[in-house]
Amino acid sequence: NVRIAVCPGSFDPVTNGHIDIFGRAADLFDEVIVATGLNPSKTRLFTPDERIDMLTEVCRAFPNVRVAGFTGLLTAFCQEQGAVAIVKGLRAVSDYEYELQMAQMNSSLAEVETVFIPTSPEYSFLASSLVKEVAMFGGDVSGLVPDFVRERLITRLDERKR
Ligand code: COD
Repeated sequence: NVRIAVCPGSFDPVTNGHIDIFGRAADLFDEVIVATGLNPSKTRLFTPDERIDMLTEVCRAFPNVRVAGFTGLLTAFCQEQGAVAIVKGLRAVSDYEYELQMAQMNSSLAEVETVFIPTSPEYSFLASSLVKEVAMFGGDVSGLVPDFVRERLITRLDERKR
């Protein structure tokens, strides 16, 4: 009886805060699927394929983690994969309200439990949106995202400027 969890997100791009949650989820469940989906209220910098590619690179460190993309509802994806849980990272009280609402909506749509993992304090201020903003204005994001992600971020932002 393999217990599968899904770690969903936009991951645009993946940060060290996300990776910390992947590793801790991998310690708790037999199998973890890191799944990039669509948050309709966000604009994206990287295509789904590019995000999957970066996630695949970072998840190589975890033998029981695999990467997937999904397009529709998260609960439909969880059912399809036979997942028993959705794992989310929680940074602050401000995350909690929205995450609680999504957890309750998801459990009303399907029989899937949401498990919250508290952020490690060193990553509590980390968000993909802020990483993009800092990089856009020339700030140093090393230590916030893996080096190869930082390079792709800088390249993409340069392309955008042209
Ligand atoms: N430390 C710990 N956790 C973190 C950190 C950090 N520094 N940064 C982010 N996280 C967590 C977030 O709290 C989140 O749980 C996860 O990592 C991913 O973060 P993001 O920002 O990449 O992803 P989101 O919040 O944009 O993802 C939203 C989803 C794509 C999961 C959501 O929109 C969704 O489920 N979409 C599919 C459509 C659907 O089913 N909608 C109905 C939802 S009720």
